[in-house]
Amino acid sequence: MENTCSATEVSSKLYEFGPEARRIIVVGDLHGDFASFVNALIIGREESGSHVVFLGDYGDRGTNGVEITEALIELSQDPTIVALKGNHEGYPDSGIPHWGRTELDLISEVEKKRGNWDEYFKETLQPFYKRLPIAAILPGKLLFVHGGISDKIQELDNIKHPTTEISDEVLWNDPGEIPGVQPNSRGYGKEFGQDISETVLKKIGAVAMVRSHKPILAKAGPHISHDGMIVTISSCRRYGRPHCLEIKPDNLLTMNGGARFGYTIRYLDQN
Ligand SMILES: [Mn+2]
Repeated sequence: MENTCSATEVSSKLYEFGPEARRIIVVGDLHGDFASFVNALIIGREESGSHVVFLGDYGDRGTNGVEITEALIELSQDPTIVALKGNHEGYPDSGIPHWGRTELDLISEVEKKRGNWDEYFKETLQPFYKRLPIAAILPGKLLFVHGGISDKIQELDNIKHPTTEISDEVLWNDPGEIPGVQPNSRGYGKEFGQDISETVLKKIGAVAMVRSHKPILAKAGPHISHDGMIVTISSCRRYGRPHCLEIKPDNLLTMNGGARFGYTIRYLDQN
């Protein structure tokens, strides 16, 4: 074997928004909710200069994870659509989820709609999952992740080229009430305190983060925690009213219900 880095090893796992992103639509867990997915894309197309960032968890627990995933694969060519990796895209190479089988899961859906899971996983899903970034950043302002941050993050480069430990924590972690780092009751990942949010956000040059992963917190709308540094959103009907955030990078100053940045809530169940 030649001792050279493969393209996947050298490519960054952090997507960076540039000045051309004048409007950012942030979409949380979808879990197979195709109508909310389409509505988020429609909101994204209302104005030019818009980007849509999806925070992961495209399949499992819903009926249309296959269609959402296949649409995102098609949209990989569109530079204004950013799909991040969620823990439900974190399959090991075997294709057997270590988080267990769930009701209406992607494996059952694939077997029903596309046939053999192993083949579909290896040919279609795995190549897509492998190239997904784990985070996006609006430099100097906002971080976008599926789960949360890791106390192991010392600088942005630790997200661009993460260790397995950091990558897993970004996908699985939740904010918690207790300072420092605690075990997570999910059995995977950790809970990080407000002190960790303060320290890590400062190190990577951001004031706040938008995440999903615990949609039950955001049943009626965005949930704010850690003194406004964290906004948790949910974009699937299974967990209450699906919504996304509309963010204008040039006008982040209007504060919303205690968050450290301004946004507009857009509901995804209007049509
Ligand atoms: Mn999740």
